[in-house]
Amino acid sequence: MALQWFPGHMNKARREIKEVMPQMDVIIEVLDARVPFSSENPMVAKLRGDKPVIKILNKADLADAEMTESWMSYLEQEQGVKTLAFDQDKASQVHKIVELCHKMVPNKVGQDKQIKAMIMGIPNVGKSTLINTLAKRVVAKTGNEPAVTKAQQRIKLEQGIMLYDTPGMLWPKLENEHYGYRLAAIAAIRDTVVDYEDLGSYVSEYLMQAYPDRLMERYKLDALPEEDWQFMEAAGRKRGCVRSGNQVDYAKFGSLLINELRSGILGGITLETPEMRDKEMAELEIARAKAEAEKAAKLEQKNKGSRKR
Ligand SMILES: Nc1nc2c(ncn2[C@@H]2O[C@H](COP(=O)(O)OP(=O)(O)O)[C@@H](O)[C@H]2O)c(=O)[nH]1
Ligand SMILES: [Mg+2]
Repeated sequence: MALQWFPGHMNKARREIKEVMPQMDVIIEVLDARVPFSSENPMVAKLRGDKPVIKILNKADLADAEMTESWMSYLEQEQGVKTLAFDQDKASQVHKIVELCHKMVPNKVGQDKQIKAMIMGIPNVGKSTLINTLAKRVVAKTGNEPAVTKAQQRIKLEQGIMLYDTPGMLWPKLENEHYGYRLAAIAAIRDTVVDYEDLGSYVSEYLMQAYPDRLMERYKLDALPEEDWQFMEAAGRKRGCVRSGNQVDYAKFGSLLINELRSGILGGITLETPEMRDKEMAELEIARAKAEAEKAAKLEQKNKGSRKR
């Protein structure tokens, strides 16, 4: 699924983050626990250097608890990375962020200095909700916030921490079509660009292999067929997603499936695993190397041509 993004927003955010990053002591990166890989912003890794990062796997109430555990151990293998999982009951949990900040930035303790922490993350992962919970008051607007770049906000917390809201908007990754599908599945992308037949088929294929029992139970099927379209056909029929002529309406069932996934009716579901991340990263490396080689070959060709003239 193709993602649309505005280069202007991307460059502005990059400039602003580059400018403030050196002053930060710790980064709080908010991820969606259902897609801890696809909800990463590539710039965080690029611009953080060796600064400590607390990765929050947010909306854990909608994710697969076992997978959240696996993701946390996987992510913590990286130097300077600690993880926390949060659900809707953040108020009783956010003290863990404060404790981790002090643990990860120990040299500031005892001095009259604030720990500067920047919250980063792509839209809709729950940054504003987290900021409000940490601040114990409403300082950031939550929910369907328009895609505009606001001025950067600083919030002073009681425990010697100065919180910085992300300057500008952080875009999701664009390099791989999987990211687009998974982000659309969790509603991180606006609905107008979603083709539900296509998305439904992508998600069906994954769920059939990762959560077959849940699908059979929810859609009252005794067994799962081979292909995702066959599943959509069978489940769609059971749920009355039919058009005139008794044809299954795949887009209608796709939309129903995605809505049930998003609302948690199918239970906690995680749409990607650390193994998938490793595999996709390796594939991306190969694709990048290939693109580089092609570029170099083209340049060589061009140089040869100009030498001849
Ligand atoms: N289920 C669930 N929803 C959450 C959680 N945290 C935030 N949300 C919801 O996610 C939506 C986006 O949150 P917001 O804080 O505005 O995200 P932001 O764009 O990153 O600032 C809102 O509707 C929140 O109520 C959570 O832990 N679980
Ligand atoms: Mg926000």
